[in-house]
Amino acid sequence: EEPPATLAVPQAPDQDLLLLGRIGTVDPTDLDDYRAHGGYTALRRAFALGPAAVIREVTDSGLLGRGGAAFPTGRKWQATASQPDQPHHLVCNADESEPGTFKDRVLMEGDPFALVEAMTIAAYATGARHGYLYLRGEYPRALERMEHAITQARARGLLGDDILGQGFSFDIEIRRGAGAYICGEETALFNSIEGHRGEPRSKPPFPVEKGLFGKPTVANNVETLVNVLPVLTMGAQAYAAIGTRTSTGPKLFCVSGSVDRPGVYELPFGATLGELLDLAGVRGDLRAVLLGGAAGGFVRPDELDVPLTFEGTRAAGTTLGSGVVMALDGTVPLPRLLLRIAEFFRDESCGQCVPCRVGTVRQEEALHRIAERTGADAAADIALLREVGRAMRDASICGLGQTAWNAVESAIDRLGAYE
Ligand code: L3W
Ligand code: SF4
Repeated sequence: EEPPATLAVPQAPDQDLLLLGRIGTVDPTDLDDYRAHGGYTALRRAFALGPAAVIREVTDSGLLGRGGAAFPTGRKWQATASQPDQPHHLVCNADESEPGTFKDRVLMEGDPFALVEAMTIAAYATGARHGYLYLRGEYPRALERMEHAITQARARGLLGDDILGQGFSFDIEIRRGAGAYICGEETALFNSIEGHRGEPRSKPPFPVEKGLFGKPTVANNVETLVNVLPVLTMGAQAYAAIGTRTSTGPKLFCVSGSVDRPGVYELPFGATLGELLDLAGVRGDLRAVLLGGAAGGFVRPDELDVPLTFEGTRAAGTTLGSGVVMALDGTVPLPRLLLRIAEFFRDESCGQCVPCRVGTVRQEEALHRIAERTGADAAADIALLREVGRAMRDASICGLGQTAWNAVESAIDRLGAYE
């Protein structure tokens, strides 16, 4: 079966794109073309700097993780590099499964060598000799492109032993997910690679200390890694000058829903939600925008001046997450949407801990009663939702259970979903 076409990347024409610049321009199957478009200059710079200085650059750039949790990448790399326990591992989390997220797919399909180069740099800096690319199972074209890029890089001495004659050896193995959202949680992902059930582990210990196969592991999202290329080619200072003081650099946004031009947009942190929606062209009468995906929250049409930064969205009571921007017009039945989100979490809960296993079921039941008006008392069901939501947030082992009530709470409190 023919995989779906790479998603469009609509963009302001005069924009200098640091992450998407090669997409649609470079031949994603040709290493020489990648090099002709600036490929492998960042790795050369990394080798010239040495591992410790690469980590310093990444730290000074202020780069924060793009998978949703915004943890400082330099700190993660430093913590792994300094572990005496060997070997160290690198894991690229490409299990992109947050509803409404499709940026990593665009990067892997359109510029796969960039990820190979970025993983090589991350491994060099943190002392890993082996890298795993954990790829969402439903991304057949990304798989094909990444397999091809890895094979070409290996054939040309850019993976394997003694890369570019620098005495550094590193290789990448692809592992495919099998459709479970929870395997995007880093420790569930490690369990999946190790051949166990995809269930999250308790943290701490953090992966930097005890990760894949119990060894020090750096786990980074695709977009996070690809950002390391401009950090090294521009230098940390120039990179940090983009965006805001605490959210530096460019960010990819996945715009979908009631817009004329859905797709992946690259903007510097700090652009407002309204500016992004203007680029995408809102269709119809905007009712709300879901930011951050199923684990995120809603923004009202009178709040579109919210800056798209980690701190700005937090201050506005929501989250940027992995960059989901879903525009909803007045025709979207909100109770149906919330019920769908609740079904999703009930389906995807791994069932390991009680608050999430039971809470996601109770949440769905209550939302169903409210949506179908079969309950005796909607107010009592909303009170129950709050109680269950609090238990899930406070007592779940991992992010899935902790955030499973976010969108519903936000819809009730900010949109008056059931009034
Ligand atoms: C060393 C410490 N490392 C934390 C590391 C930790 C992990 C990272 C973030 O993601 C987000 C949520 C949603 N020493 C450390 C440390 N770390 N403290 O930093 O950790 P954490 O635990 O804050 O979050 P997380 O569980 O990794 C939760 C988002 O994920 N989400 C879904 C995302 C989906 C996608 C996608 O589809 N592409 O990204 C759902 O919850 O935004 O904020 O590496 O080890 N002291
Ligand atoms: Fe599994 Fe949910 Fe517990 Fe996470 S919070 S470990 S998904 S049951």
